[in-house]
Amino acid sequence: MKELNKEEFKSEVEDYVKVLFRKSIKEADDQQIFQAVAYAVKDFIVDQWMATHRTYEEKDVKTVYYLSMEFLMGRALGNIIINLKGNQAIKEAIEELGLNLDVIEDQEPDAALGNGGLGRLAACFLDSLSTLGYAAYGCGIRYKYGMFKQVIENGYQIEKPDDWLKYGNPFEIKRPEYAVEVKFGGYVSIKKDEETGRNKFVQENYQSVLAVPYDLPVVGYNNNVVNTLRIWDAEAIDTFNLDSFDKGDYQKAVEQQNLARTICEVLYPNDNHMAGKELRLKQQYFFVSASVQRAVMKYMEKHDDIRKIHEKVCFQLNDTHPTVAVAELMRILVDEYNIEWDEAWHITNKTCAYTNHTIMSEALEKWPLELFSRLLPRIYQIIEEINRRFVLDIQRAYPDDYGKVERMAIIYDGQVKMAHLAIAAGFSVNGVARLHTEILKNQELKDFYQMMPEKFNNKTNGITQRRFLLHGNPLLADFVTKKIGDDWITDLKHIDELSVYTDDEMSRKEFMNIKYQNKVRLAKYIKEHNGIEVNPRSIFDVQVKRLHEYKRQLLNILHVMYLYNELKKNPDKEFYPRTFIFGAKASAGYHRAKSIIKLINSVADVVNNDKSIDGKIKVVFIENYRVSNAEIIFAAADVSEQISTASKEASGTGNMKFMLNGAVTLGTMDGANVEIVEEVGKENAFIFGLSSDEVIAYEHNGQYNPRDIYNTDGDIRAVLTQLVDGTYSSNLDEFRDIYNSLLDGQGGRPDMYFILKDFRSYAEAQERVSAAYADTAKWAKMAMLNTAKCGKFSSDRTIEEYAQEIWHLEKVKVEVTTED
Ligand code: CBF
Repeated sequence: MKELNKEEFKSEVEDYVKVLFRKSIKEADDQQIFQAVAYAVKDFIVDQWMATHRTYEEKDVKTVYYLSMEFLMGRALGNIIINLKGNQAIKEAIEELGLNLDVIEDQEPDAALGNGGLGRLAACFLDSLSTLGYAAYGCGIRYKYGMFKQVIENGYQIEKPDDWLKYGNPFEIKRPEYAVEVKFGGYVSIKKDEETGRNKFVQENYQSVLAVPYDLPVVGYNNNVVNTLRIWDAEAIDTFNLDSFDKGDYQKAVEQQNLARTICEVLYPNDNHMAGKELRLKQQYFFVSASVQRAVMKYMEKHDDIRKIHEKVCFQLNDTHPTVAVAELMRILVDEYNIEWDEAWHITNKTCAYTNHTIMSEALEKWPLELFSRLLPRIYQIIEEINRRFVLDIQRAYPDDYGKVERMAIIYDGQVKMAHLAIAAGFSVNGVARLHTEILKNQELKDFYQMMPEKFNNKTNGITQRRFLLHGNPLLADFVTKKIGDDWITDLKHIDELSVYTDDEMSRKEFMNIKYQNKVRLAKYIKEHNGIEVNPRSIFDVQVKRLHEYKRQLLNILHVMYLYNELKKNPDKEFYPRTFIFGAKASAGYHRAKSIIKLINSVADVVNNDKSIDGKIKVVFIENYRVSNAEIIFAAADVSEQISTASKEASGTGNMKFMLNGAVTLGTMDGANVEIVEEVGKENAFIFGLSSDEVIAYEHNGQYNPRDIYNTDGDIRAVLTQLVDGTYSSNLDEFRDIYNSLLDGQGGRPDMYFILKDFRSYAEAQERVSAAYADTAKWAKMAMLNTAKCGKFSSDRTIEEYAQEIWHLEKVKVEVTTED
């Protein structure tokens, strides 16, 4: 591993401040210092970046292209420094320059090119791919505006644009030499090919944009490997200057300019929900076409047989969003390389693999035929042909079952069903936690599993311990290293060696003292950002994730309302002080989710200001939850709220980040919680609620009626009544929709997320939490065991499984030579 020279680094920082801003270190502001430090770090890694790509080419290794609409990377600087193992040297260099690394890191905007779990998973995967030494490209979109900034005004969420590129991104490199054209619209005509004499499909009268890549480095841990996150931007093709430019083309040229301007403008802020917008489909085809075209070109630079592309290239489809990749590859093979359909189809089958991240029906992408065929006429033709053949296969396999075609066809009911296309075309279909994969196989995708069982497999999600422990929680990271050495940084299984220390009182005390210091750090953040004083000796009970009804932040806040009522009724009740911490963004158009945010803030207002309860309950809503503040929050949590309706959360990854940081799970048997409990033991978690089988059974038999609970449980009725009686808002209609959703369902099923059904069991689990926390030694052991038993949940383990079982990649060692 190349060594970082402190003196050289210092003078680079000074030079960059001068060259970029014509200033000395003393004159430059914090943002300018950040830029200069980032450029100096980039200088240092660029040799490794070049060496990595040289090595891949020399060894001609297979590459995975991770196609994803979202990469929720967070800040780069701190993470790169950690992975370079340069923390100490850089810190010293910075201090010797009279600067502070924490302040510098804080200047960097989060690269928030994603919504939640799916985008953050992609970022963790890239970190692991580099650390493990696998050749990979992350391929996505360079959104001009990332995930909106959330501001809370009078308790309401307000969305502000995230202008993350305002000061430029010092880590990116524009690569105009790899730009490709992407075509939209027009029509397809058949022409005779001069060379082959065969008919050719040609897209005409289309609009097009130039896809221009920007490369970002993804630095592996202490191994010289730097992979690339390639994000595409759109530029107008310079039609105004074409010779053929005439009056008729003027309109088209303007339209093309507009198309280029809008396509990468903004990330759609929908998590687990499809908005069905035309621009979104344009975004999907834009980055997929550019990535696939470029991957094929790169492959053909070094190989002469396109038929063998699957030996060197794999496209992993991160959910259905990039599924048009299947048809785009078919287009390139059939139209550009004149491969016969059957052969092209086999090549495509061997090159594409699909990950499913949700069973939520509203998230499954289905595009109206009219829109799809108008926007992507040639791609649509190809999908029609794929569908025609697939339907014949279904009919051959199930000649007497007419329902199969209805349930499985790719094109049906005037819609193109992207999940069906991905399953039909890919060689692998995986879920993201064991329970989720079983639900896919036995419920949601049952027909597909019956027909193609060999394609289905599970890859339980994971997270990178380098960002979420080594970087986010340095005190705990040092403690772990002191106890067991530092192998855990690249092989998290080793963290289990901490288990023996859970019986040692001194170690437990040290562990809890670190937790306390992290709670003080978070309390300070809360004071600065929310103006709320919280007691770091109280239980920090945390739910941070996207706001969605199925994640049931509503259950959490209704329970807070119930606890508050109990305390008011009985002020002398023994009660361990609690701080309930929330952080969540709601999609801009998701009204109920936004009302739930307002409810949390309204409850916070009442409870936090009620002197009679003596600060025993505090409620805090952390504004603008994102990767950078998440690191501080996980480190400080005692209780990890993972309370989704069983069967709905495909995996969850926040649950793993909390566990790594020694928080105890309070959760349902959903997603990866099931495997967390399996690892840590059910005595070291607080489990409650309906099982996924019970939820699914109720959904089928319709026998759940929340009114029965409302009518028989006075405490629940009191809490619900307070939603509409002015306790939390003088506007009696403020929370009426929430109230109705629980009892009337407004046309849908009332309480479709089983909040009232699970309420008592949740409240009882919460009582167990309080009792356990009061027993200091017991709690310390539980918390520490959570850290010790989280080895399975490293994204390194997940990526190893993808690499061995799906992608079939070989590991590469990179040496930096004088050539680089
Ligand atoms: O697999 C990663 C995550 O993806 C989601 O966030 C998604 O957007 N589909 C799921 O909701 C999570 O359960 C899952 O962990």
